[in-house]
Amino acid sequence: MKTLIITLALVLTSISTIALSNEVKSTSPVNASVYFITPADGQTVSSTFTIKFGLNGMGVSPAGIEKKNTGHHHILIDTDTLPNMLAPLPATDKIKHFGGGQTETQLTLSPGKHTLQLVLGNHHHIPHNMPVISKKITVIVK
Ligand SMILES: [Cu+2]
Repeated sequence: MKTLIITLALVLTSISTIALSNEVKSTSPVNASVYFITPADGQTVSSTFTIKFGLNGMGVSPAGIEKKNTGHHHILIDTDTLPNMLAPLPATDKIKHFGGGQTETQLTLSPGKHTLQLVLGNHHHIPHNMPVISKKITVIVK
């Protein structure tokens, strides 16, 4: 009897874990891709410059709005290691959220070489399954 209860508890725990992860994770279509419309890879830019986000195969929705096959943009600045793709992306100096559903922004960076990468996040700021991540580009700030 005791074993049965323990087994049952384990089964219920794993069911609720699966339910939870399904609720917060969102799927992405196989053809989905995110990319920089501007700047181009290797482009020289002034200290404040415009970035335009391109998205194929999905739509943009503000954070907090749960809608299938949508998400909002995030920029990773000078990030060598991708953040955890299973958890909400943190908001830091190097991870900018565009939870309003913006498709472009202005960024100010110090002179020199910087890398930029886009990651789409769902209504909970969690990357999709599969994650929709752009190629990492380099800009040279004057
Ligand atoms: Cu976000």
